[in-house]
Amino acid sequence: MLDKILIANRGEIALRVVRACREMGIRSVAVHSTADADAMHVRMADEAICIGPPPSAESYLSIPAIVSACEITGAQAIHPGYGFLSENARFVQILEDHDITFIGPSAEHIRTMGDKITAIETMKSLGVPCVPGSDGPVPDPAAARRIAADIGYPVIVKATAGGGGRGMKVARDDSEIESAFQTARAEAKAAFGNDECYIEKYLQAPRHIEVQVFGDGKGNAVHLGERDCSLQRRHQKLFEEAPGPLIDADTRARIGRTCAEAVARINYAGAGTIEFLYENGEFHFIEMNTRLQVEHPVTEAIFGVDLVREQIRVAEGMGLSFSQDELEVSGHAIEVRINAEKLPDFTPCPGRITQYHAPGGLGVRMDSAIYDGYSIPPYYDSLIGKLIVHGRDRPEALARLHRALNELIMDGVDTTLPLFGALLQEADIQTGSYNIHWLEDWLRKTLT
Ligand code: MV4
Repeated sequence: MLDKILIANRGEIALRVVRACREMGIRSVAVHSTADADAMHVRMADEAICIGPPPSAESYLSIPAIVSACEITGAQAIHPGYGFLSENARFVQILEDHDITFIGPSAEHIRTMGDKITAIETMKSLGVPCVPGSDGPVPDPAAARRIAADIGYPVIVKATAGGGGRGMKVARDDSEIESAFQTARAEAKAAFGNDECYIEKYLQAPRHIEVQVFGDGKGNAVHLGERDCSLQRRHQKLFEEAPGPLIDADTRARIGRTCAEAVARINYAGAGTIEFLYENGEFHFIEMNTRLQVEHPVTEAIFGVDLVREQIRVAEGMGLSFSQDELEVSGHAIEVRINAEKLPDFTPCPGRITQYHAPGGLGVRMDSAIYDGYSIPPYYDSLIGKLIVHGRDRPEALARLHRALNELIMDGVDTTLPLFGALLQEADIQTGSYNIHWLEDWLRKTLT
């Protein structure tokens, strides 16, 4: 059993983990940079330790600083949150060598899913539906041309070391494939030091649907349905919901079972997200994330479970507190991301919060680490809060979101909040008729 956990993160997710620890009777250790001495996660944790100067590379990303903090405080385990070191296989390997428990999957699983070609190969062999594609790396432009003609245009060239939208090029026809391949390869080399690329059929107007899975590391796994995360700008999600507006119970059970069986077969441990593009009623696997995601609260809301608690249980070897049969979707949940950014360009907008009042009431959850008078430092991600609402059905969740947005006060800095009021007026949002391009198209029309 764990009695002290170090949280290698900051902001709302660090606070989220402190809360789970406290409910479980586990002591929490916050780590922080000098820029975060006054941060809420530092105040809320049982202990706090400064690990370095403001830049992430010298604090939240510094493996020696974090391992030292663990040894000094006697924490037996590390929760990585999302971002930072959460999907760093080398970090997890080092923890394994130091006998510190990583609250997450094995270094090997992180490595497998971090290489997109290996991830696709693995998922395909486990019966997960994938996008028609090159079946592995494409060696040269001539091969790219042959494979693209075979798949049929349009195609997309992706870097195996990429993910999250980095290192991709679309080719609409034969005249574009060689330069798309060369460009993708050069960008991959520069960005990741790995120029290996693969090719897929380019799906033109899919939805981004992701399935939440959870493994116990001993060959058992469950799924917790899907989230629709199609509403994004430049690969930054802004509005997420669960369940997916188009997904019926039967479809959910089928894709969910496929995903749960896949991760069970590889003895996956902890939370994972299997990302799909969903078009014409079909799922196509694209990537797997081996961490807890920002939008996990919408899944927590509709299943009534604490995913961080389950992560800690699995890390302790206790297994999950529920079986698949006990998991049932209840109602509908929506999350909106509040970023300290100035519209219309989404320019980061750090500064002092002069007034903050969180909304409340039935079905409203506000995950944020800000407070009255807090100064948002300029060094980190601009996400400063997540508003999550839950209703008995989608219309109720939308009405509740509208109501909660009206209660919320966040003054002093510009945020993405004004977008959401406007978004809720849109017929397509009210009916759930959107795909991965909808938000960027709407922003182009609305913000100019
Ligand atoms: C695609 C695609 C269309 N066809 N793959 C972008 C992020 C990365 N996770 C995968 N991405 C895409 N892969 C094929 N075969 C379109 C995208 C894509 C996208 C995917 C999910 C959410 C938003 C997106 C925005 C633009 C492109």
